Amino acid sequence: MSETFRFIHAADLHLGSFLNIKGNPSEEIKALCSEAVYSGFERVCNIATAHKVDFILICGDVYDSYLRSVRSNRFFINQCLRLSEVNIGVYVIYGNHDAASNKQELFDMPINVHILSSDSAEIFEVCKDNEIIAKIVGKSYKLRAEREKIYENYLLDNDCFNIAMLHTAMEGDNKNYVPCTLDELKAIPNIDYWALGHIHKTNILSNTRPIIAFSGIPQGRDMGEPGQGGVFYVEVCKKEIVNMEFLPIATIIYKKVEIIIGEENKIENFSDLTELILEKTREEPYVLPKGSNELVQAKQAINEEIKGYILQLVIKGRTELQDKITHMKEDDYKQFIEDINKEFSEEKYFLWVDSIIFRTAQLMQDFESMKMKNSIFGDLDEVINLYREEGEDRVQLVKNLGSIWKKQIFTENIDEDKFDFDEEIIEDIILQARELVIEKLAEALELI
Ligand SMILES: [Mn+2]
Repeated sequence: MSETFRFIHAADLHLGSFLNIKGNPSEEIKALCSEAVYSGFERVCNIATAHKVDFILICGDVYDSYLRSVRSNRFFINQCLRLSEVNIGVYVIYGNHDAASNKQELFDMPINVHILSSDSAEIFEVCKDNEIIAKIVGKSYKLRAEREKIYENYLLDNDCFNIAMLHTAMEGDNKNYVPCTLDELKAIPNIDYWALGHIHKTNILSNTRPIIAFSGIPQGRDMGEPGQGGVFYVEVCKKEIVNMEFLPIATIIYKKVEIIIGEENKIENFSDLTELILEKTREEPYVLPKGSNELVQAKQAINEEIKGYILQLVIKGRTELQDKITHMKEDDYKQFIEDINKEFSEEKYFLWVDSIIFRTAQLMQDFESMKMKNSIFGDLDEVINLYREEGEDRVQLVKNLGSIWKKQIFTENIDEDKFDFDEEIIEDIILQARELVIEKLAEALELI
């Protein structure tokens, strides 16, 4: 009797897209960036074979565009043919990027590939040793937007392990991608595992039955998709999940690195600054984060296969170079980054600085002594702290920033006319405003 089976939950392959990288990297790095999305899926298939899984779920956006390119379609099929040789089934729903309004496939699909209908919720029974081990229910997007609560028709009996596949933005701003709440999903009876796609960040929304999880994008493609991408590996025995792991897939990782110019760093010119940046960047731990969930322990083995890191540096702190930094021209800035990138020698993997954000400030005399000299600085800090804490003042402040700022949660449908912001950016704005006020006050009071 087949009491145990294994599957992989993947989503958002976006075959046909490539990694964004700025500047002039070597031909070798450029080639890695244009191949990474494809080699990511190849790794998924290798891992599926190595782990002897019974099937793979792909929860939407197999292709980056509904107009499948010959290359991406052919690549997908070739990988699935490899899986077919070892009896691994592939279950696919199409998402907003590869919606199936009419027959889109350029080639015949291998027999192990099952594409769920875009007309109505479709159920597949997965058999092993002539026994049904699982049922898979789902529905592909017909058009680029799907506003219906399609999961309400995901109706299954409670006679085996039930998996529901859904491409959804959950409660996001945009109602075009199957809006739903966690409770609405939980209310659908008899589902053991909700395999979600669309949001490119790995996230387990429920870690008890039913498991509800986004596997995220296996290979991120820009700074908006940072960190180690991957897929979930799930082992089921007697209808119970006995093991669930996050398997890292990405071999090129986008990473934000914060560098703080401290009092101990003597930064007198750009040579010193370059030196500090190189030192701090090399010091960064380029390893996987620990699994954030008891169920999920990231496998460390991939570290051997990492090809490189694309970095965004955020420089903070006070420096006497502030004036020169502010007056850097576009060309100077490009040259500065280029010089840094030249210094990184490739060892096991490459390091590539994609951009540098300067959040530095001018040198100033010790703030504590300013407070002693004039109580206005203490008052100022009190007022500013009101905005740094969660509460009505902060909400009002964000409102006052104006509609030009919009929280862009997904890389889907970015509103190009708006500035993206998050808590970190708000904090930065507040602290920069604080700097400015202190500076002006100090000037007026002749403290500097
Ligand atoms: Mn996607």
